[in-house]
Amino acid sequence: MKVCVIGLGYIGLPTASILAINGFEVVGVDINKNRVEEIKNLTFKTTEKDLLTLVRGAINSGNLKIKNTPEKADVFIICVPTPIKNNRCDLSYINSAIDSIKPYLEDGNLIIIESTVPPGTSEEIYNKLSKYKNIYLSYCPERVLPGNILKELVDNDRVIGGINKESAERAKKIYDSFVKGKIYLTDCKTAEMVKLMENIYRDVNIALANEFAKISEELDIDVWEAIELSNKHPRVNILRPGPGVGGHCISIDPWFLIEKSKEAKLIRTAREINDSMPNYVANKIKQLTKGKNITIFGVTYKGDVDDVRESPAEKIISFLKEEFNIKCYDPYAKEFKYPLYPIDEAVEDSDLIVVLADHKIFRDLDEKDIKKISEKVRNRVIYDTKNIITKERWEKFGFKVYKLGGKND
Ligand code: SAJ
Repeated sequence: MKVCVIGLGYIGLPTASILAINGFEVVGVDINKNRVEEIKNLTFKTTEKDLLTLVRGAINSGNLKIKNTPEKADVFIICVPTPIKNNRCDLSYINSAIDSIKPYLEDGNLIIIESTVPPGTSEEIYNKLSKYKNIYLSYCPERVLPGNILKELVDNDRVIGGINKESAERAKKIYDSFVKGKIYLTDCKTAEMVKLMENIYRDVNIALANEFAKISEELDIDVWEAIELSNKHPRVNILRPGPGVGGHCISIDPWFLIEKSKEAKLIRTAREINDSMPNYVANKIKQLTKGKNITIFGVTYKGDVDDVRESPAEKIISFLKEEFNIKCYDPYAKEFKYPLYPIDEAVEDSDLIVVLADHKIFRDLDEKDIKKISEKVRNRVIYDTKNIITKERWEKFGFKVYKLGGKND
């Protein structure tokens, strides 16, 4: 069986490779020529554990071919981005992916869409294509957590929506080859809704945590202690406040449902609360700093990944950059809108260190590291928006430690 995977990003590349390793003849397609070259030459950068080994194995097996254009296949899997434009889902990548496979489509082919889309999108695509060809179409949303993709690709349960029963069952056969989790079959629209509901559930719960943080600051309560104690309740699991919700999924997907229904009121409010956090944190930074030099620790959208898309750090810096000198340190990020410095340079003459990403290395900074930092900075003040640093260790070297959602003292 031959599979053509369109889009070799953070989902398409591992999916194409895993299928190749499992014996499928796979053609991986990306419109970006540089991406094609770096995959072929195995020079692409990633923080996903074992991805390089997997791709190397797939290419060496002879089952994975990487190309710029699609070719005839039995199955086409669409893994292209669906970004947001004016708070609506931008389907242009999906549409051009579909256009690119049209010349190669044959009766009996199966198309699987993995990209996140508003409910009803798969049906619309099917209705257009089925005028020309007798095809099968399924929607099978990806569910993996960036940073843990290879494990979750195999272990997570999957939901597959089919335009009809036969389409869902044909798609299931493909995923059965590598998924160890359970596979549930439904219709396309339900599967599209499921994907959005999962990410919205998380967005709304993070918004609640962020609102608790703001209220706790107002009432002089440590939100982290209050959350920890609330979570001792057997049916409560409050998430963590932070400087904003980043990444290309949770901060974007809720809009795909808001555009479809006037009833999406809580979802919209949650989005607005989470979007208010960078500004909230920027104002706090202005209050806390005793000078003009600010050091940012962590610019990625979350801890231990290299991805800076929709990162709260970028927004926070945009609010501060006119007034302050900002130096960023992030050992994971490769490219960022603002310059990145080695830690020694980033903390030189700093008036305030702000932790914006929960990289494990920030928690692990030991007394020797902190002593070195304390000798470089001008003012020993640190503001931790992720509750990741070890307060006592920093206080030992004269740092005044502030936390987002912390007490005022
Ligand atoms: N965040 C908080 N507080 C928390 C948890 C997260 O502020 O308690 C922030 C993070 O710092 C980050 C953002 O939210 O900025 C999103 O991070 P995340 O780890 O919650 O999610 P993603 O975007 O890395 O991956 C999510 C996952 N979805 C769910 O957990 C429901 C993943 O399974 C999806 O496949 C992925 O979105 C996607 O592609 O949709």
